[in-house]
Amino acid sequence: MSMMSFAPSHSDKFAFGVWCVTNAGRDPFGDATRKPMPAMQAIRGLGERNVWGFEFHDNDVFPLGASAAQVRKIVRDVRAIMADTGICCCSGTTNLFFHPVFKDGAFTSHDPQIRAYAVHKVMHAIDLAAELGAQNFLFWGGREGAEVDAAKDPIEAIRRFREAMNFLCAYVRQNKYKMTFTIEPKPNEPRGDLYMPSVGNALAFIETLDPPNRAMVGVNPEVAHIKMAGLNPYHEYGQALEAGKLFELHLNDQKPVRYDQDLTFGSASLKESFFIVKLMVDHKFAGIKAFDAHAYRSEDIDGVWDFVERNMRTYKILEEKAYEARANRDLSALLEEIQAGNKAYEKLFTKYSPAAVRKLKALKFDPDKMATGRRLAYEKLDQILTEILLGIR
Ligand SMILES: [Mn+2]
Repeated sequence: MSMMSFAPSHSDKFAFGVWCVTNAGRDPFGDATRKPMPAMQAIRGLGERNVWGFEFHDNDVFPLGASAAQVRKIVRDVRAIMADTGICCCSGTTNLFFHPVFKDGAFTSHDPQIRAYAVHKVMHAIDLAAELGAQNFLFWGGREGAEVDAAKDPIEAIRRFREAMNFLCAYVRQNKYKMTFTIEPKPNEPRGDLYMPSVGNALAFIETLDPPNRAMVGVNPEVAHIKMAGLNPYHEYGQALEAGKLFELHLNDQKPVRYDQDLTFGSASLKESFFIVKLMVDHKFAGIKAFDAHAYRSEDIDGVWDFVERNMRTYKILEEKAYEARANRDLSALLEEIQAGNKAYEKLFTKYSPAAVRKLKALKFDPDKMATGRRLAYEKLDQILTEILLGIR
């Protein structure tokens, strides 16, 4: 174990948001604690550390109101860094939250002019992301919510969100961009309540898009957002994966019942982080593994790079632990016992037929005996897993 380097390679498909690296440590109560790193330096630094991809908000890289000539120069500069370091642009997104124009929403604003500006801004951001080769485009509706429910009907808000998404899906298809969309759920912050609070909400919403658009839209759930909602990341990622809708991960960490902390992956809850990685290993997740976190605001620029390396290293170590757990004989023997059950009753209702109904209804069950007949040694199981994680097995 100690012989392994856990160094990232491009096959890991690790990515970072440019905003994660350029973050200057500002918070709602305090000003910047380090000089904001220029985006170009951030992308180059990620590439030099063998990070596979970067993702960006339009205005992380292209200042709001940049002239056409400025945009062309920036595209050339980014491409030169991509060629030098081998990093790709995996995902783009639109900043629809920072400018005061979006103070009461972008796609869900009451004002048709603001909604039109939001969709206009996204189309321009999609063009730039496509030009840089992005395969995914993220939608985190940071301002799509409310503090005053008297002001907005949630049904109207969802309809407006759908109208924008349908239009933008059609835009991507018409331009033949090879790009998927993902929705990033979050329960609250910066708004009092957000409209797409959990993975389940987003999955249900996607099924209401125009039929040709449904297949191209998935989710990129973020650990911190899931935990802010008090939910279990293993289960949330699991349902998205089972639905074929997990196109990208936003990995970080979070202590429960707090503001959005965006902590380094694995830094607050190792065991939960392990199960996220285990899920990806078990089901051979091949999508984008992006880290969306910030270095502690007490760090300087060197600390930002420690942060970048640490996120990937922890993921790789937990990946190794997932393989160790799979190979552990005590664990697999116990799991086999726990998951056994009475195989004679398998497939009784796999396919509906009147004969299957008659057979199942006629069966005699003894629930008292069924409840006590078999031991479920979860204490032992969890302890073995804990000891694997602690490195003593
Ligand atoms: Mn995120």
